[in-house]
Amino acid sequence: MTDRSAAVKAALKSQRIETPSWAYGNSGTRFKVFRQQGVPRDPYEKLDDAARVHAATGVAPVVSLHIPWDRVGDYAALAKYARDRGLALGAINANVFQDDDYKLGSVTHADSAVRRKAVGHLLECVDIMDATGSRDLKLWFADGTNYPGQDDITARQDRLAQALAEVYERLGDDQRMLLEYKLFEPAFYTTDVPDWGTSYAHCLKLGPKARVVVDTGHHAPGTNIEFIVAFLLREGKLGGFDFNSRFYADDDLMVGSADPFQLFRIMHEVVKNGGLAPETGVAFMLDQCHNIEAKIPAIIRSVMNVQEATAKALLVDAAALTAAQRSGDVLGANGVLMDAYNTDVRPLLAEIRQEMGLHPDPMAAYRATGHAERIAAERVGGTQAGWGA
Ligand code: PSV
Ligand code: MN
Repeated sequence: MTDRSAAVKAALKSQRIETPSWAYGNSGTRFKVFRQQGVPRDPYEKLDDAARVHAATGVAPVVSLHIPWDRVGDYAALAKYARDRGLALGAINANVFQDDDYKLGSVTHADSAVRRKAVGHLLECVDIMDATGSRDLKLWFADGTNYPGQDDITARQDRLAQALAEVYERLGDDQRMLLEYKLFEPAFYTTDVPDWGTSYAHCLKLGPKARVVVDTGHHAPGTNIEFIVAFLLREGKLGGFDFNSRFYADDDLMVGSADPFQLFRIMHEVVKNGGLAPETGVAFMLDQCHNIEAKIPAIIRSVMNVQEATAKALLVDAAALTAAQRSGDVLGANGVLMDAYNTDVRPLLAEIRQEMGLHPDPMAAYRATGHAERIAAERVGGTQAGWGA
């Protein structure tokens, strides 16, 4: 084995992909939530399912929680439950978008009482991070306006900055704040954190513990996401990804399903700029909803899609690419990239899995466990977890 292929294998074996607790629960569109058999009824059962994803893939040992959807009485006990299954609890996602009080906003609301309530929730999430050992507080704000004139755009930025500063102050030395942006929805006219520039500006002012998170579904069609990734990595401000795929809006489909080439281009920038190294602090999270497809297999497939894009990015001949770029060889440089993208990396990943003591085919490995049939038979009664529950 050459040094290069050993390095490629080592990088793929040490990659860590974080799966979202809400992807294990029921979800849907605003038209219908289709219930599935065997869906977890509490955060513990979500962790049981996540452990299956990790067992099949070997690279998904972290689970993001969403508060209050994953509220439990004892977070240290939940963290222990995760550890006992070879998992760790990852980002704590705050929720300041599902309470009636937040109709006109949360941390940007004109009423200081509503702002106080929202900040209180964010601070509670940091308390939970202390108990779970989570590093990241992930913030996505639904805040915005629907109509021109509805509220003062700059006043809302001031309120946002003030709330973020208060929460930032509360973070421990090893804790971080990841600020997500989203072009639109649920607000349709202005969104208070609509793009990476707004998130970056706030994070820059806050300090080194604040970073931008790139949700791949949160951009206008045609946006060059890999440019954003390259820019943020260069600035040391990329906190992580919320991976998913989109055809039209924030579709939350399986990552790599709509546009695998885009995922490759993103991972190429990550690899080239050192973002795979754990020291860089880039969290590779999924943020998806499996409305019509079986959830656990869909998450396994998503993890595999990230792995495949990463493997292809690692196979880019960096020396040849640099040489072509420096000599102005446009077609040569593009050819180097396309050669890597067009490589079938599935045999390499199968080999790596076998070296890790895993089944070469994670989908088949999961099927063989009989977990799907077992949970369908056992998880009857109780209330199924769902997006927003
Ligand atoms: C809503 O758009 C969203 O998908 C955000 O991306 C968050 O990360 C996620 O929900 C969980 O709150
Ligand atoms: Mn997201």
